Amino acid sequence: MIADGLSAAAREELPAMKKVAVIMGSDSDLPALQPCFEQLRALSIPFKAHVFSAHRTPDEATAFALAAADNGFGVLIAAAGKAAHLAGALAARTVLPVIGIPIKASTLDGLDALLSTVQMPAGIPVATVAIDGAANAAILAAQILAVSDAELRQKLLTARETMRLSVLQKDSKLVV
Ligand code: RP5
Repeated sequence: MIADGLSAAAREELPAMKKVAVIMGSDSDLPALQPCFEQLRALSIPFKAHVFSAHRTPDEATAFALAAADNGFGVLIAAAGKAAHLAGALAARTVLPVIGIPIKASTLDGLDALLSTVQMPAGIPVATVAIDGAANAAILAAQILAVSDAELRQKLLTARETMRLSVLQKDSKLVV
């Protein structure tokens, strides 16, 4: 018997955890996505990363989104800068939840990407995190998967507790 109350045999019957797809509009977005990969790895969430652009490779981006559910993905994370249509374009082709990360990639400091990503018309939602909010995108993806995964939910609760203790430690050491 393990922590979630299931026998090992019963647990083996459970479907494998859904994968997270991390799609970036350009390889120039890769550095901003490192906190996303770190969080996914810390939570042992399987993921796959791709470069697909809504503008430069629209057919490949569409094909990926259309096949994502059948290919075992549970959440899509889409990161793009400038006129950032990637998250919305993927969301148009799947009913899997899509999380958008606006990337700071231009003279407008990411405000262009933020508005392009967040201002979706009714019917096709994109859950948009902060500009360069890669860590939160991974955590939100984990929270979505944790709805049906007690072990992952426990990891998220543990991470919250670690964060709480870390803040309290800083508070206790604060000198002004
Ligand atoms: C967007 O344009 C990409 O997501 C990237 O943030 C930005 C610039 O792309 P590159 O010109 O560096 O390839 O589509």
